[in-house]
Amino acid sequence: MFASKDDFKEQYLAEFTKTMAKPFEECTKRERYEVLAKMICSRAAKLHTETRLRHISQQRKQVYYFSMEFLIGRLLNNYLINLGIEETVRRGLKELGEDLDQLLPMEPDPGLGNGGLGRLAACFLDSMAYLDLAGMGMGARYRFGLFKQTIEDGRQTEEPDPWLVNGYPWEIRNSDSAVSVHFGGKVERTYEDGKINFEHTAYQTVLAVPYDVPIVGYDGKTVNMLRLWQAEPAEEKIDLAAFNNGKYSEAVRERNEIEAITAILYPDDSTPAGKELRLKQEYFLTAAGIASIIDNYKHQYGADNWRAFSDRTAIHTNDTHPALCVPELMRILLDQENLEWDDAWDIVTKTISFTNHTIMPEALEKWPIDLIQRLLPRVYMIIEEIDRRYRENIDRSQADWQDRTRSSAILWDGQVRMANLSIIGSHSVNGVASIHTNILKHDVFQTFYQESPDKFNNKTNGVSHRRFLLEANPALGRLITTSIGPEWISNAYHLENLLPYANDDLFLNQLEKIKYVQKCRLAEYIKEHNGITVDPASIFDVQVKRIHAYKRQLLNMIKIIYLYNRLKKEPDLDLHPHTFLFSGKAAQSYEFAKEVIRLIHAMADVVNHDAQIGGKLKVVFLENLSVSIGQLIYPAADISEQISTAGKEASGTGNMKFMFNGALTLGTMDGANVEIHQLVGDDNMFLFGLTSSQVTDLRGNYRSLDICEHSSALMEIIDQLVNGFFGSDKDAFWSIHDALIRYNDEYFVLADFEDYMRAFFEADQAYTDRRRWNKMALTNIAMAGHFSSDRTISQYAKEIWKIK
Ligand code: GL9
Repeated sequence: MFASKDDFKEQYLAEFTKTMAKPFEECTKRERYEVLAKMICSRAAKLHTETRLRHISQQRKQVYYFSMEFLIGRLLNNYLINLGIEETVRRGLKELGEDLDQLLPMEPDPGLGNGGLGRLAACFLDSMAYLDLAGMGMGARYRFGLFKQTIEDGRQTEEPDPWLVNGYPWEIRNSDSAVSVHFGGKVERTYEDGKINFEHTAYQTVLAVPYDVPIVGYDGKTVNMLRLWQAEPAEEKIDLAAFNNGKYSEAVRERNEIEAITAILYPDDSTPAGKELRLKQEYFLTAAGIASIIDNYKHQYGADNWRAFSDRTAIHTNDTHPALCVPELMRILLDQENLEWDDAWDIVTKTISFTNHTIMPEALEKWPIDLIQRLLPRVYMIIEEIDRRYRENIDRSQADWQDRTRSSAILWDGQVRMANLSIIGSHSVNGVASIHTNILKHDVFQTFYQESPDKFNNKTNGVSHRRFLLEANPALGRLITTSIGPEWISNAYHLENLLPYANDDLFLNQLEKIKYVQKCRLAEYIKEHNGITVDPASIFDVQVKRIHAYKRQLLNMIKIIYLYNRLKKEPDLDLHPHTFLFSGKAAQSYEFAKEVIRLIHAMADVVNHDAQIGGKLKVVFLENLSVSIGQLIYPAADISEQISTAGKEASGTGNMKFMFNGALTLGTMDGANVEIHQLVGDDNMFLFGLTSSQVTDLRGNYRSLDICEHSSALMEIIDQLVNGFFGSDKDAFWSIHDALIRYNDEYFVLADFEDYMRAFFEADQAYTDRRRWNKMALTNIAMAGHFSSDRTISQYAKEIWKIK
């Protein structure tokens, strides 16, 4: 790409006069970043063209990964590393008096996702490109992303995140590949030569314009694309009469309504208008994606080669959000391509596959029938027919056929059940960790599993170890490479070659030193952003993830209050100093989660300013969690809190990011923690709590108050939530208090408390034996290779997408 550092400098400097109309010296850091990013983007675009032509000539099966979320993080550094030019660029910039590390933060970190599901999609893109699969991401270009979280007076407030204001150097607008998406209108049956046609008229047309972002695989061999769709009016128009009457907003009303479709991720859907917008988003992504797939396919394989479609194409739906792929692809094949139902259905089910990411009931999407019918009349007719045929096939000789119908039909109780639609329309359904898949098989989707056991499979999640280890923790990456060579970067299983270093004091000391330096770096960030001084020699005990009742940030908080109370009574308690770090967003309308954030801040206020505690405990909340803040936090963690109620966390992927960076898991037997435990064993993690079957068994005869009545320490904490400990009456935490006592502690926080404290103190003791701890950290890093998304994607490719 660049013959040398001087070659880079020359090309880079030449760009400024071309694109900025001023020399390098006169440009700000942001402009210098922008020129560099655009330059790399155009090189990546060229590589993409080569990749595509190669994939076409090899007739590769094309995978489309549909997801409402892609949390791609910042790209510049990642791509410099993947293209093998980071050093060249760094040194070139240095000679120009610029520091690469100061340009990197100029890049906006697109908030096109909320949590693990969105980051997983981004890791999958990275791995597909690394494995040279022809894989394209299909997503939406939300102008404001999720939201920007700020903390005011200890409370979360949400602000729009205008990540596109200065433009985004990584995207290529592809106007000529725009497609039309239709909403509303009516459908009439017409008859022609004995065949029924469905004529859809009087609809509103929305233009879907793709913005393509190159996905550069490690080694730079393969560059794929992430296609982000934006909603625009089909024609640029303005109501001139209204405008000239001074009714300016009226004049552009339609434009605004259409642009709202891709304005923000997860609009508040507690109102009918919000619900409708959300459904519009889902259909918009689905219909735009399918239309472009069909265009592409015809271009490559001819206009009526449908028999080969499912051999050449795989469509993967990330959760139920793109579930409308099923009826939409049917619609195209039936109405546009004139296929018969059975042939179309065969193609659809062979092409589409589905991943479920949670068993939390609120995430199993349902839409009111009348809404879908009004917004998508033809699509609804197809859903109805899919449902009718499905029901017709239910085996009525079985005694429980009615129960089976009740759980597995698509249309039920005036609602369209999207998970059922996804399962019925897919050839593969997978969960994201072994325990989660078992729950899907034997509980949530039991009926389907009994019907078609072969459809169900597990694909344990993974993360990009290149982003979360190599890029996020370069010092650790260098130590690993000097010790065992660089193969681990392309094959993470090679990390196991670190195991023999478990008795190498020199290595262990270096590992400890690197962790310390990363903690110092995070401490500086905390000082700058929170104004709190934390001691890098303290244990960094970290919980970063969405704030949610099942993830039990509350359990962690109760632990902190407990430690505080004890230290007040026993100032000489043998406890290593701890820094408790939290970060994560609460969904905008999730009041309980927002109260948890307020509790974290209220407690931080008490603890951090109590001179008597002498800095033994510090509590810090890092605002506005993003991929880039994550990259700062994971390398600095000693303890990774993975403490969800067993059975509730489908997989978790933060647990893996911490593991790659040598943090030790303090966790329950939930999600992928179970598999971490299989790999490292009891000696290298701190397990506690009820198992998922114990949780199920306890459900009926649990009384949270009983637990408190047997523990004066817990009783005291429950009181403190509301007795003025956190300030005046209006500051009391009644909703949290009531969730724990009045509503009987749905997530078994109090039930698990005692065992959690036992595991916590074990970890605290273990930390004092530095050698032992470092050895444990090393074992975790060495065994983490299994959790590379390269492994996950190889399995998807082979077992679901059937790519040789
Ligand atoms: C999630 C699960 O909660 C996680 O346990 C899992 O690791 C990820 C990825 O499979 O999926 N399911 C889900 O709906 N989210 C998850 O994080 N939600 C968001 O990301 C918003």
